Amino acid sequence: MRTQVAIIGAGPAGLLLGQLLSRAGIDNVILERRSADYVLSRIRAGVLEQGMVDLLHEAGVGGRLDHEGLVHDGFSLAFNDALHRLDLKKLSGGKTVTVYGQTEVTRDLIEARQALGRPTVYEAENVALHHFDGPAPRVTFRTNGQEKELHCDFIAGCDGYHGIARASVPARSLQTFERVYPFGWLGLLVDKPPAAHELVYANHERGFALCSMRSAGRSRYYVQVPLGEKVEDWSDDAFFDELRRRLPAEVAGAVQTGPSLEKSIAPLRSFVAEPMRFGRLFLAGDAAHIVPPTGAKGLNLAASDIRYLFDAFREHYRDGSNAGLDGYSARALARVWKAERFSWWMTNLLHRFPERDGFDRRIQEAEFDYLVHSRAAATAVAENYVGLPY
Ligand code: FAS
Ligand code: PHB
Repeated sequence: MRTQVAIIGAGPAGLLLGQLLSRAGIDNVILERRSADYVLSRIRAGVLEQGMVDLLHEAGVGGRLDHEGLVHDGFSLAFNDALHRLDLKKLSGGKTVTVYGQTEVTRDLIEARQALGRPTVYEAENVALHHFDGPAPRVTFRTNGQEKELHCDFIAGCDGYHGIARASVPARSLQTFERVYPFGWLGLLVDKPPAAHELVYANHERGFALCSMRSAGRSRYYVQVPLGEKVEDWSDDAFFDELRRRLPAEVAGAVQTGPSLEKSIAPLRSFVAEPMRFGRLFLAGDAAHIVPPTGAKGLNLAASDIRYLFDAFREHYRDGSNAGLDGYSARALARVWKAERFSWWMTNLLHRFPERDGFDRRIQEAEFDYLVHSRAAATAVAENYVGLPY
């Protein structure tokens, strides 16, 4: 088998890159370890920056997003019982975010790829990367019981934090930076109208809580839980009781309970691998970096990586220039680290850290008070939340 770009991973990063390359006439094959159903079963992000919405339109998959996505002009912060709305649109000079689940983004991209008849190998086993430090990289894998070899010009490692791409890079060539948080997020999906028409991020003595949504009839909630918690130890009732304890009364009173469609615990970490390029292997999305979901940046960072990487591949094949490829890692990391900072800051602002004392609690309260009374402070949050320029 031969292609121009071999893409490892059919999550949002890999599928979006494949869609953009295919529409530009650049041949590509996606190798995915899991089935399409499994990929679609994962409930993850929910908030898209305008830059990602624009890129999805450029990829030709903005139709359902326009019809079903919920455009939000702001969100609220709650500290114990105080509730404060940040007017994103006013503070950012007119920018907004769109609530549209990652599952739907992935579904739209899978359907678009099928419509183009582009090859995706699902349930590819033993994917292995070879000779990406030379001029003729290749990928081997097993499918339907047969060993296969894919010769390519470039490999895009879009296979997430636990993927094979970053793991294939010699440790001496990689520098990693990590912060593991002493808690996780227990998330629940329910077919009930959301408690509020915009997102509510709550800092409470008992811990963080988030009220989000997927549509006017489907809500997504999260509560901070200690490390080591097991999802089977949380009944739906226990979840909703804890959620309502952490919300201001006016929001808690509007929470409608119902049977969970999905319930899972996600660990929180900040992680960056540098550089994001090794010869003819390029890392994008969670394969290269992870942010705590507090700032709603993970999926959106995958999109900006793909913006830069697609532009670089197109420049290589169309214009014969390698400037974009040579500049990819530095350009992507400049935006990654600003999103890492914002996600780290939001996580420190809103969570209860078990090992911290009253001083940190007072600092959190001072941050909140500053945000409420300073337009400059609120503007800084707003311009990061809607997404810094690509
Ligand atoms: P993904 O991990 O989505 O996709 C990688 C793909 O590669 C997967 O399909 C995987 O099966 C495949 N793969 C792995 N190893 C492979 C191999 N060896 N061979 C072939 N394929 C392989 N972000 C937010 O903004 N908000 C959130 O609330 C949020 N919640 C999250 C909850 C969880 C549990 C996790 C893990 C992440 C969450 N994220 C959230 C971040 C998430 O949305 C990611 O940023 C997003 O999925 C990144 O997309 P990809 O880079 O495509 O990686
Ligand atoms: C979600 O809806 O899943 C969501 C929204 C905002 C976040 C994290 C998750 O910061």
